[in-house]
This record gives sequence, C-alpha cells and structure tokens, in this order.
Amino acid sequence: MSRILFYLDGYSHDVWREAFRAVDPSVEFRGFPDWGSPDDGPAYAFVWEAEPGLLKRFPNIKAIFSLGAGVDHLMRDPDLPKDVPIIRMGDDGLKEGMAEYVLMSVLMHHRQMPLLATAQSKARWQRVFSRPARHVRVGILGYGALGKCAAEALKPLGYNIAAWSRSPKPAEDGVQHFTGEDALNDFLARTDILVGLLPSTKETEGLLNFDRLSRLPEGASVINAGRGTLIVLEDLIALLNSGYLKGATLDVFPEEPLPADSPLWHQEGLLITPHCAAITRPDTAAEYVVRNIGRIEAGEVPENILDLGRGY
Ligand code: NDP
Ligand code: OXD
Repeated sequence: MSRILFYLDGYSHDVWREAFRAVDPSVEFRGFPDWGSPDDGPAYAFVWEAEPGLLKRFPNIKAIFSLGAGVDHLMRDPDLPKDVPIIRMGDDGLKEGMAEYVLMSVLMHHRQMPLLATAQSKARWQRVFSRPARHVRVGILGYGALGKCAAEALKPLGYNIAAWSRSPKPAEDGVQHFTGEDALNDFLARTDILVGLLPSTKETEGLLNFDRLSRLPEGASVINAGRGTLIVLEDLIALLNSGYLKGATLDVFPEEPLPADSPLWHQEGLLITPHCAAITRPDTAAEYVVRNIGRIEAGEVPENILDLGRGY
C-alpha cells in the first residue's frame, strides 16, 4: 500500500482519487488539506504549486512527484526538502496533448491563420497562398520527451524539421540536430516556424531576445509552449509590429494567468492559449506515478528524475 499526499488547488480531487483507485485500489489517496500527520509513515507527494514550506513539514515524504513536466513551481519553494528525489511528469497523456498542440499550431502558422483571422474580423475576403509543408522549415527548441513527440506528429506531413538541444542526439531520419549555444544562431537562421519546448532554467530565461529573434528569417513565426520566461515579450511584440515576424502563438507567460489588461490580448498576429497545450491527465498520470513508486520501492531509479544541477 502506498500513501499519496496530493495537492492541486482549485480543482476537485475526486477524479484523481478515482484514477488512482482504478490503477491500484490499495493506494491511500489523501488530498490536501487532509494529509494527516507527518508521523503517519512513509508517503509520496504528488503536487502542483503546493504552498511554500508545506513539503518541509512532512519529513515522511520519500519522493516528490510533480504534477507537470515543469518543476519551476517546486523550485520557487525556498524550503523545498533537499534530499528528497523529485520526479517530473512524463506520462503518455502529456506527450499526446503536446503533440496535438504543436501540430495544430504549426499548421495554423503555416496556413496563415492569424492573418486570416484578422481579415475575417474586418470582413475582408483575403485569399492567401501557402507553401507546401515540405518547403516549411520547423525548428523545435528543446528536444526532450515533448519535443520528440512534437516531431513525430509533424513528420507525416513532410515538414522540414530541425531540433536544438543541450546535448548531442543520435542521427535520426527526418530531423536535423543542432547542439548547444554555438549552434543556436544557425538553427534559428534555418527556421520558418519556431516551436519553444524548453524548461525554465537560468540558461533558458530570456534566451529569445531581440537579437536571437532577429536571427529567424523575415516572415517567420514563433510558438512557445515551454515556459514564458523563454521570450522577452517586448522584443517579440516589437518584431511583430514591425512586420519582421509574421505571427506567434503563446501558451505560457511570465505571469499567469495573463492579466486581463495586458496589451498582448489585443496584439495583431498573436494567438493566445491559457497554458493548456498539454494538461496532465488523471488516468495516465496515476498509472505513471504508481509505476514509479513501484520502481522506488524495488530500489530502482524512477523515470524522469530531476537533475538539480541542470534544473530540469
Ligand atoms: P525534457 O527534460 O524531456 O526536455 C527538455 C529539453 O530541453 C531537452 O532536449 C534539453 O536538452 C533541452 N534543454 C534544456 N536546457 C537547455 C539549454 N540550456 N540549451 C539547450 N537545450 C536545453 O522536458 P519535456 O520535454 O518533458 O518538457 C519540456 C518543458 O515543457 C517542461 O519543462 C515544461 O516547462 C513545458 N511544458 C509545458 C506544458 C504546457 O502545457 N504548456 C505542458 C508540459 C510541459 P538535452 O536533451 O540535451 O537534455
Ligand atoms: C507542465 C505544464 O509542466 O503543465 O506539465 O506546464
């Protein structure tokens, strides 16, 4: 029997309780604030944006599962327990969701939907001509679990795909790999539609500034579904307003929810989605957490363990 201390503010816990029951009826599921006593015996935390200091109050926690693939919500806790392993979400539901979102967004920019939406809002019959997918160069910034799924979703349409990551990747059909900071400008220069799928770390914060975004060819589009810290938004907006960049889709923002008075809501050429590119699904996530608790209990290394040094 495993005890799971669950934290997700603002949503009913019932669907999560049921999901764990379906995977393993012996799981003892405790939704916050009913976590019981820190002396209750070993437990696993499964949390999203838990209140700072809470995890430290439970020294019985053996591992912390992040309800998302990103762990920035945990890193913000100054009292995050130091010696407890952190496991990032990596379930199939998240991968499927991101693959769908990237495919949708790339198609929308390839087929010039922002321009068509503007034309519609002005009752203008403005036909557009788009290149075939094989002539469109997509660049995926961050080639981890989600970047790879995004590439698999795009390949059947014939897009010309490249990916950028920190460490070298084995050669792969249909994807050209670029590695490290030195290769970033070359990667950007060959990219018509850029897809950001990077974690938020010291290195990725503000990475896409005016200079970097200007390395994209004129008429390029930018999609960001990683973290909002990646892009210097004023620079993106300046390049959209000057017409150098054709369009953008943002799912993530430095401040979430995006304030109602943000001028971004009314920015021409910009499509906004409210951090819903890939939402962790209870059924696949419960299966993932139970599987990894099994690994920990068997003395094995769990999947997707956070490397604190790298920050992801
Ligand atoms: P992974 O850890 O599997 O992949 C991260 C990728 O980013 C790796 O390819 C890594 O390189 C690369 N990377 C990290 N730092 C650098 C750097 N400094 N320079 C170059 N490349 C770098 O993460 P996931 O694919 O699972 O998730 C990615 C991010 O997506 C999450 O961290 C989260 O922030 C975001 N996300 C957003 C969601 C949404 O709904 N909008 C939903 C889920 C996740 P390398 O391969 O060399 O390690
Ligand atoms: C995640 C997210 O990190 O939802 O999984 O953004």
